[in-house]
Amino acid sequence: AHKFWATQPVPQLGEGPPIDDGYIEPSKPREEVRQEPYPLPKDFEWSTLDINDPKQNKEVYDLLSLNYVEDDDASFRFQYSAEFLQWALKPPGYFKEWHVGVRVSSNKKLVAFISGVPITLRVRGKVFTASEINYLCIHKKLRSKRLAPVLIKEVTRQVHLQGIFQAIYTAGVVIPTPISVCRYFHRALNIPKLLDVEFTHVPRNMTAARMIRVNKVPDTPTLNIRPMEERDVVPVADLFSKYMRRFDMVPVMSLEDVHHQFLSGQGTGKIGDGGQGRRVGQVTWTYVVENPDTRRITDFFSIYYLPSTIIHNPDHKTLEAGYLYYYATDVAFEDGADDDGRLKNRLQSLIGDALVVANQAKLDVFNALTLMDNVSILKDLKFGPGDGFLNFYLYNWRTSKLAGLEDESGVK
Ligand code: YNC
Ligand code: MG
Repeated sequence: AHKFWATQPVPQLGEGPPIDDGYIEPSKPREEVRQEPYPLPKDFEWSTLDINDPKQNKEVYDLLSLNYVEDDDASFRFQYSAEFLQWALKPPGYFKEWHVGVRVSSNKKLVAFISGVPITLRVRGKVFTASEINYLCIHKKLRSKRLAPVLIKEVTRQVHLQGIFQAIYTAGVVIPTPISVCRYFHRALNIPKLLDVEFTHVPRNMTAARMIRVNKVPDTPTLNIRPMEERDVVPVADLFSKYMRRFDMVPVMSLEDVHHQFLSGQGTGKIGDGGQGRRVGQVTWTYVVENPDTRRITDFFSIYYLPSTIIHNPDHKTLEAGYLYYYATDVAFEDGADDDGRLKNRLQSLIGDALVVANQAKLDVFNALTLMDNVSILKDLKFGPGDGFLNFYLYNWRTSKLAGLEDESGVK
């Protein structure tokens, strides 16, 4: 049933769990990697996108903003900003060859894209270099022509040419074979707008006025938070790596990675531009908690800004959405904190403060997936389950299923 995926080094559907973790097919020396690009249908040509060139950055933005991922009802479509793409596509050590485009030969219009960025992953006990594949997008008029497999094979070739043979990716669709699946949860912030655009509805036994009251976010944070600064990179990196030991599949980040992921996306304009509570070009917010006595950084959280286009609405064009990104707290390292509720309480305060920040930035909704320790706080912080699911995949790597919806999280 999967003509393309049946040919790829991924676990096939229905295969039993592996005995050992490891690659499916061995790495090849560079000279054995295919040297020529894969053939495209006539009238199309490959084009490496230079994301540093504002014009090409904008071309990717334009393609995605009209053709990228929509929800099941085609009401909302992700609208990654040009600044977001700059941030996401250029982490430390990125390869420009992994930003793969397809153009119409005659007029050079960009009609398809796929990208990879390097990432160091730990999956259970093993650490390896991989590519993170994202932003696979084909223009709506060119769908169902088997172009996607050609894009995937070409980016794979480019990854192989750099001596890397594993990948991680996520998708809404189920293909061979998810290692985990998460659900999107949503915390409503701007109830009147969310009702207007039919993102949410007034439940039975509720009124809009009561919904607004129930979902009111406090004006001030509960913890001693402040925006992350340059001097916090080392302690944040340390907290991050220790906290990530709790989980089975995580990125391993260098100091440069931490700087890029948590500090580089703050935008340059001043706060308040355009009457919004965010900076011009802002993609991420990272806050740290500093102990006033010891001056130690005890916690941090990070948010990324990813609006969606509202597809059919006369009054509202954009759904302003924030997503919970990484966080950590040193409460997790105290004996027994996991069992006696101390960790859960702390996370509730910490992520509760993320809601305060999101609300002050005038976001309409705050989203989180059922991963890391999120499930423990979603209900108390008034997140509700959404329609969207996200499947996680590894390419050329075997491991048994990871924690997710099917098991311990209990949110299915
Ligand atoms: C998908 N999302 O199953 P079979 S997520 C992977 N990821 O193959 P055609 C996908 N494969 O089943 P269309 C996929 N969607 O016959 C479809 N496929 O074996 C498979 N949407 O190709 C599908 N972006 O060209 C089938 O389909 C084959 O024209 C059919 O194009 C698909 O970025 C798509 O959702 C998604 O733009 C491009 O629908 C198009 O429909 C579209 O006939 C809206 O393709 C945007 C959208 C996907 C977001 C994402 C992650 C992509 C991961 C790709 C796999 C990476 C593998 C690792 C490579 C590096 C390896 C190393 C080392
Ligand atoms: Mg196609």
